[in-house]
Amino acid sequence: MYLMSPSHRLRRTPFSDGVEAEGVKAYSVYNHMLLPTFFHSVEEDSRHLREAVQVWDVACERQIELRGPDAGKLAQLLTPRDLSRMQEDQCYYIPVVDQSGGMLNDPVAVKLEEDRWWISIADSDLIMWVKGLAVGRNLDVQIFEPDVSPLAIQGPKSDDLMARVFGDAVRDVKFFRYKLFEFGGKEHVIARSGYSKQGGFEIYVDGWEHGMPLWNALFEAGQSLDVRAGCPNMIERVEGGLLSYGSDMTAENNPFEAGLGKFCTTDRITDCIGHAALAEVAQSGPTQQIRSISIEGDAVPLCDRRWPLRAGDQRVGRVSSAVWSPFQNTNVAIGMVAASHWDAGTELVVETQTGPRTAIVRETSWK
Ligand code: THG
Repeated sequence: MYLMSPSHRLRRTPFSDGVEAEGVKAYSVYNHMLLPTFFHSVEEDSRHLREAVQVWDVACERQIELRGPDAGKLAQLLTPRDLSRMQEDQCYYIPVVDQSGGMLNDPVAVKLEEDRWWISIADSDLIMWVKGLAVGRNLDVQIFEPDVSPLAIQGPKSDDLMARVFGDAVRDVKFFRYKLFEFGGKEHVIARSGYSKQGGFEIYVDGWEHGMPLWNALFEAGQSLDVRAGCPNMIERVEGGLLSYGSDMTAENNPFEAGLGKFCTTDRITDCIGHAALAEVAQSGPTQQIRSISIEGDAVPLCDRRWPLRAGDQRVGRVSSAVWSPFQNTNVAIGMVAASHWDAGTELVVETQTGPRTAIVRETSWK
């Protein structure tokens, strides 16, 4: 593999010094920022994540802060998910769509106060869309990227590690809720959430200067828990059916195609951009949809391009994420499949860069 050429455009994070001291082996780029992809190997990292606890530098999940009297109105303009009953300690996974219903991002929204929100974004320059909407609609709201960097604690021993640093009260934080906890003389939002199915927390580290002190405190407290540096793990997230924006779905796809129809309240939420387009899809149903797929044979090559899915001579979709799982003893994958061929058990052919393989559509992900 080739090397990466660091530059000022490729932003470091408050935790990069710690990540590098722990021996990061590869980085990706996400929101113009460094995102580690493995430390030992993707397989060894995945095994450890399922058994112990890891500290993840996910600062690249940048926040868009909405602040002002129209913040809530703007948040609801962005998404078809009903935000009207959202409490001031809640996080919601929200599809963000354009006027055609195409997905622009799939962030986590954090409601801090009625007039203050964070949109914790996936990999697209969403802030430009948000600012454009606010200008176009004459909204009274400030929109900016605050100095806030998520640090995720993931794995079965997350509660024990977090309690050692923040006290036992952290155990009471409920799924997709948050509470404020003090560290270094500053309050930080800590939510029970994260991009794995192993359980854990996300600390929205408020202030660059708290990054390394917190990183070090977590590693010191976690020695006897076998704490390690980790990162979103390809095997674990595909097994868990967690989607990656830009890979598994793009602006070409609506939320129903992405399997996020349950987050579209198209009958009631009419003050969202794209609601008319989404109401039509809700009525007619999507023509293709995300599916978990297993791919037969030994380890597939790197899935760094779309792999066409065929049924005979007919093209019926594509695979966007695929990796060998030693835990399932098969290749686990995520793809988009036409309605005609999306039933569980359907056998297809997937065209990888090293040749065709048999692919089987699954009912659910592996967890
Ligand atoms: N945490 C935070 N910000 C993020 C991510 C995150 N921004 C970028 C990216 N990840 C956004 N994408 C996702 C995808 C899946 C989930 C969260 C963010 C997720 N899904 C759960 C699931 O599918 O099981 C729960 C969804 C629900 O029921 O609400 O957690 O990880 N801060």
